[in-house]
Amino acid sequence: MILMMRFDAITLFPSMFSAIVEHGITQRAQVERRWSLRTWNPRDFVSDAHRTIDDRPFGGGPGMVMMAQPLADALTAVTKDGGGARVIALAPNGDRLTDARVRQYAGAGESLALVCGRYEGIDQRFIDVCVDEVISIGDFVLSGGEIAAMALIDAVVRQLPGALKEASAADESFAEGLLDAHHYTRPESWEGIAVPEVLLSGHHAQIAQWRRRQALALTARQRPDMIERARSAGQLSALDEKQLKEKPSSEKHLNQRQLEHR
Ligand code: 9D3
Repeated sequence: MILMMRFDAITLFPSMFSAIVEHGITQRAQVERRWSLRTWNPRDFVSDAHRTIDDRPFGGGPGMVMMAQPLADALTAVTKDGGGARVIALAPNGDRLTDARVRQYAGAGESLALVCGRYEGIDQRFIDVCVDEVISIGDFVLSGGEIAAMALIDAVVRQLPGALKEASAADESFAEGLLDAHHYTRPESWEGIAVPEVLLSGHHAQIAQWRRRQALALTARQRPDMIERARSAGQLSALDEKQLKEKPSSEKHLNQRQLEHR
């Protein structure tokens, strides 16, 4: 029997989660009972005529703030139902979601309650009393925490044992600390552009070597910070270091359309 990972999303927009429940790898993994999702709408935990879940900020300012009590009552329901071992709020001021965090969630075998902020934010007293971690997915402005919560679930579910059909999740480039080499498929020639010859050669060792070299070059160009990290982690061989010194001509990789946006 495999252990199923449980997520509970506290959200004003439960139907948004159909995006991960009804599509792709996450859908299949849920059908295979590798994970489950329950959604909880804070509106269902208020009883006033307008079913109020937000109010104006004390001290003034724009927008509305999510009230603590409806969120706390929703979370109590999650806990009574056996979920929410760890409580994560998705908010722009949180710690960044990283590959390391994603793997930690996937490995811990703990149920996660994901509290999705809306409007200007969540009453801080709910965060202070009920939340274990506040997480953001990056420095850009979303309309609420739902898409961030789905990004987190998607990333965690891919790491669950058996969720991926092919190349084990441990193989993936972020674990290796490098970006992927470029990918090619049929036809061998498209718009007069040939696929790199080595990929058609059937020499698996040479193909692996070419891909490693390309991954190094692409990462050095696109994400020099990742090269530095891989180096510090001892993930770069002497041959890797040698190939990194062969500097490819700069900017030649940008096509005409990309250059116009520079
Ligand atoms: C001007 C202050 N804004 C914060 C930068 C207001 C604000 C913008 C967006 C308050 C809340 C939101 C809603 N965003 C989220 O709930 C959110 C989020 C995000 O916007 N970016 C990255 N990760 C996340 S996780 C939740």
